[in-house]
Amino acid sequence: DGDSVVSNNASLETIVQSFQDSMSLGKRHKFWETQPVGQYKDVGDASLSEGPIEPPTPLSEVKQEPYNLPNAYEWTTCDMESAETCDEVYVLLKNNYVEDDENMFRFNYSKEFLSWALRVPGYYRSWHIGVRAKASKKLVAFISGVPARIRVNTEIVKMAEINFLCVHKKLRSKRLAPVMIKEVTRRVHLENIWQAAYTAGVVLPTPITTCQYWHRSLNPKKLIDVGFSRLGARMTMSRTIKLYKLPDSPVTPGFRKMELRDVPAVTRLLRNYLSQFVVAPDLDENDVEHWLLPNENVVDSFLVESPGSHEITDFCSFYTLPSSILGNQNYSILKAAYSYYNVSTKTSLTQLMNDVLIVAKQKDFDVFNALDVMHNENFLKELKFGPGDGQLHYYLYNYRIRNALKPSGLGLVLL
Ligand code: MYA
Repeated sequence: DGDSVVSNNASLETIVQSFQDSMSLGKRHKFWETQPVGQYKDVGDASLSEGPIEPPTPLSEVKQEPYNLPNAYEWTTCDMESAETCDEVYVLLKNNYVEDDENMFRFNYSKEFLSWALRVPGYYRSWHIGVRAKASKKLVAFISGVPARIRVNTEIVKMAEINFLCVHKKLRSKRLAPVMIKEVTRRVHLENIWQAAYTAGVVLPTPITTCQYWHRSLNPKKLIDVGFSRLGARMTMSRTIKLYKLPDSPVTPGFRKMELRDVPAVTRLLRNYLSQFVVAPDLDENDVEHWLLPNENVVDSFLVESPGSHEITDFCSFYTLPSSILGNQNYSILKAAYSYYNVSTKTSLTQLMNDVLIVAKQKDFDVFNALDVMHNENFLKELKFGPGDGQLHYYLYNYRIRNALKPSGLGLVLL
């Protein structure tokens, strides 16, 4: 009868609740609960369809004035073409951006990297948002968006990729982040864009998938000295160094650096490859030129050109993101390369990635990192990557995905 149905539902809710609590998903999110994102209560609800969670509002109804900040602070649009402003953003992030759980390392994105990551084809200056202290004019917080076309299953959706959210250490836990997120959302809406993609190390409602970082030691002695890794059980330093030793130069015939003339072929190769993933960027030649053409100390790309036919058959790339080493006597910088987009059609992915490890070693990187996205699982273990402790959660704003996604279904790497 009706009553028993109600009580069954109630007990089901209790079970779901305790499941969510046990998964630490039951946590309340005062801000995120108000946003058009997948909510924990909707997980597994098959009646919800894929696509926008809420429809666009008419542009005339988008709030025209910025959100209010606490009185001592003011908004600033950061002109990343100005070397001075770029330097201010760089310093804010260098001192206050993401650290590992043990506070041993902090990301140290270079100015060249920030300029590359933010001044993308068709970018909006208004999406590079800073907060200054009114009195001193010091930059104390930052958030950024850049435009992207992201394909979700068969739909190509205009989105903002949101990154570099940072609040100065002295201003934490004052609910500044929600104001910054609302402000970037408002400015994205003003460009008639209603969806966004972002990643974070923290769990929020609700990841589309959760990825793991894997690390390949290139300079094991330094990694152990700075506490990034530990000597394995029954291992000596010299055995460890031998274990991670690599050949002096790449082994695949026709393996070379990507050049401007390769943009059309690389675009074709990449578009075809990315079409198999559930979520992936929709890249044209302009995007490929910006994101993948080698850019000194920012992004490196290599390809295999068939010695006979001159056909481009394989492609691989990584970006450069050093970390500051906090409080070590001997070292201050960890040189890390991050796997970006890789495509193999003729050379095996494992051999391709082994060649990329060799190049990264030649370029003096200490470690090569990769997420378990796309087909990366196929080479991680064989090439002696070890699992890291950090997780990276991927999110979409105002877009629901119907089916749970595995990391291997993801064809998107955010910086
Ligand atoms: S991820 C990198 C984030 N940056 C860092 O981790 C650097 C070091 N940490 C900090 O600078 C601060 O701790 C930050 C939070 C700024 C992160 N993403 O102001 P609060 C929620 C989203 O009191 P603070 C990246 O850049 C938190 O759950 N929300 O906290 C992508 C809570 O809400 P709720 C986050 O510690 C960013 C509220 O903020 C994050 O002083 C994508 C607390 O605010 C986080 N990483 O400052 C942003 N961390 O109560 C979303 C905390 O509900 C974009 N919170 O749990 C959304 C799409 C927007 C565009 C839409 C267009 C259509």
